[in-house]
Amino acid sequence: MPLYSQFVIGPPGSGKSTYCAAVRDLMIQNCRPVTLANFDPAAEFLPYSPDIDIRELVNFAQLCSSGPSGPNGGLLQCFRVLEDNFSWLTERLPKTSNLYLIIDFPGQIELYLSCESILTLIRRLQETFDLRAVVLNLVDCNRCLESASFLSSCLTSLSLLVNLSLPFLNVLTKIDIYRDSQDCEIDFEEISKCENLSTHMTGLIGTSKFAALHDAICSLLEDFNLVQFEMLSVKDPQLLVQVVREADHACGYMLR
Ligand SMILES: Nc1nc2c(ncn2[C@@H]2O[C@H](COP(=O)(O)OP(=O)(O)OP(=O)(O)O)[C@@H](O)[C@H]2O)c(=O)[nH]1
Ligand SMILES: [Mg+2]
Repeated sequence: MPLYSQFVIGPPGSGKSTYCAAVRDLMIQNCRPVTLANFDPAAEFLPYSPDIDIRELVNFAQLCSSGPSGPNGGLLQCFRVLEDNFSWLTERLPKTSNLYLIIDFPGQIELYLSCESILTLIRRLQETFDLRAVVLNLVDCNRCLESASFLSSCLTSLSLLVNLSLPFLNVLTKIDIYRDSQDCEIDFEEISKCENLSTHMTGLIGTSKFAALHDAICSLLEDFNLVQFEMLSVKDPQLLVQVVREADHACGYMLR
């Protein structure tokens, strides 16, 4: 039985939980079956009520205080607990066909780049179900305001893509904050395609002592077209629908 899934990742504050809440509402409005899981054990506030909640399995504060780890180590430990209790997750998944699971992950990048448990979790979901997942990597569009932060976000995206080895979609979030602003000269639509990057970044590149490096990274991104972004504002239903459409396409839900 296929298990369609969106794994929603991205830096802290990039808009993951807000997106998850909005996309679940959209799916419910469209009578689509959807299960929303919170996988952030340290979440204090969520803008939705999760169907599955890792906080029921692990007590993050207790786990951090009982061992030698700080918060980041504690988070990795939480995913080890989840790995050891895989049936806790599978028992909570509805037994319906065309299951669509959205997972709201924590923002700490080390989870996706240096934590074996996440890869094990993906592999076990693949073994247990016919998993058809897409990773949504949410990036706050304020990362486009400087060339160094934008290029670094693009390289991070590549790194995540390589390590997670799943269909992958990058999303520039909170586009409403700048899109209609008179003061902002950045053409987010152009930047999101990652074409002609050198032209968009010229002003900033020219002033940096890393100009040649930035130029080379721009060429790499343009030549291989490996990173592109969808644009999102949860306040713009059209953009939200477009992101969901791309995600459905990437995970194969469109072709079911
Ligand atoms: N203007 C605007 N604000 C947004 C949008 N999406 C999210 N936000 C705001 O951005 C802030 C962070 O959003 P969250 O959804 O909590 O981000 P997160 O990635 O889940 O954060 P962590 O769980 O801490 O990693 C909140 O204040 C949201 O209201 C958007 O599309 N437009
Ligand atoms: Mg969140």
